Amino acid sequence: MSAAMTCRSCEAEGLLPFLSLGATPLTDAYVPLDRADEPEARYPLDVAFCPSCSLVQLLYAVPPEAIFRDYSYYSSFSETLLVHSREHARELMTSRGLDSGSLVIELASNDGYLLRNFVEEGIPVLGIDPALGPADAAEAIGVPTLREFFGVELASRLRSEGKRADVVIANNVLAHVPDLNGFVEGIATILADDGIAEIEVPYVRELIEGLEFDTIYHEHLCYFSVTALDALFDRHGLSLNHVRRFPIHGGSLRLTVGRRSEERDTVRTHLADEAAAGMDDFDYYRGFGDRVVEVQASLRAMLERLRGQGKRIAAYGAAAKGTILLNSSGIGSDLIAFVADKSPHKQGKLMPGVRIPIVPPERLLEEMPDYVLLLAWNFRDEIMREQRAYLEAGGRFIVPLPTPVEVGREALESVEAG
Ligand code: DWN
Repeated sequence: MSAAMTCRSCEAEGLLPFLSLGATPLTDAYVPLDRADEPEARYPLDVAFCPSCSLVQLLYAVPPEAIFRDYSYYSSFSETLLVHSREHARELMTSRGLDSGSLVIELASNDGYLLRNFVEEGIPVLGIDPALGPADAAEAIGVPTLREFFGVELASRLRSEGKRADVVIANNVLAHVPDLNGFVEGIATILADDGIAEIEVPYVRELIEGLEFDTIYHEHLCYFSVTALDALFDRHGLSLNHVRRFPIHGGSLRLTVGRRSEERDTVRTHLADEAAAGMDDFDYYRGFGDRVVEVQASLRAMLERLRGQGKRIAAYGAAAKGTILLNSSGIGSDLIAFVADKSPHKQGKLMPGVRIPIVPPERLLEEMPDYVLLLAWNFRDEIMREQRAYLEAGGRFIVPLPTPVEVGREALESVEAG
């Protein structure tokens, strides 16, 4: 584990810390029952701002091998994400005129959740993902996958093999790589001369203004603004040409990057908006830590009050962000009976740190807890639709952020309308 004293992007010194979530277990290191009594590794989780290029980043990097090889996150367990990805793929097929002579390379292709759409249309693809389980699942549905970490070395090898991508896709991975510059240089290396890269990252503005502190964890080394991204791509001879916002994962940016600069209206608009909001100044981040402490305390107080009234509380979504919310807020098995999750890769294990058991979602109707804390709040509507029977039977969800609120069957109408 290494402490970064210089910026991961521009390498300037003088990073300014503004939040510490303390020594925290790895979010996706779900604990098997037979290791329930063993201690687990914890790592500092401190966040800082770079006054030189505005990049928000973690001060400590856990070796990626320790996180992503034995990885239990499978993207296909969310219909919302599958629909989002299918629409993205179809749009690219049309806008780039992709056919059997094209090549689409996805970095962090996971279980094939996105590339499957191109395979179904006979468009050649290559997935790259070090996570062994998800890569097996991808290959099982016909998505060829290299089980490797992407960087300049692998990119040079692929290029020497004649593999140049018409489209490079990199969703929810740019924030995860310790060697940020090497990763972007790698993209520049494998991109065809007239190729484009489409990259999705969570937007730091939504994180700060939506108080999404639980999306801060060791897998996410960087938290991006358009200001920080524009400088990063420019440094590697790439041009950020287009920016779009999507609600997925608490608010994300989709970036379109190419070799040549094109009209950059949406980029200029975001750069101006960010400057107007002061996002290139430390003051914008200064008070975030205090707001986090407040919401942690109010959520814990709410759960303690309900338990004090004899109410039974469970949780939904054994998400990485759930590990952070529970551990950093001091919410343990004294307050939460179990965590329900669809993924068989997580069921039967314990949440890291707080060691709350993870069970199949059917347990909600079977046991009818009075309340369910929604840890996977980013899929609120999908989960409420799925849990209609529980809500109609009188169960209630607690949506924790930006301030904890209760929702019950009265909210189903708006959810169904979508
Ligand atoms: O960057 C990352 C983001 C994109 O995904 C990764 N580093 C890790 C992961 O973060 P997360 O675990 O917080 O992601 P999700 O997608 O919010 O996790 C949702 C969890 O909820 C999954 O375990 C699946 C589960 N789920 C479920 O049980 N029923 C999800 C839905 C939609 C459902 O209906």
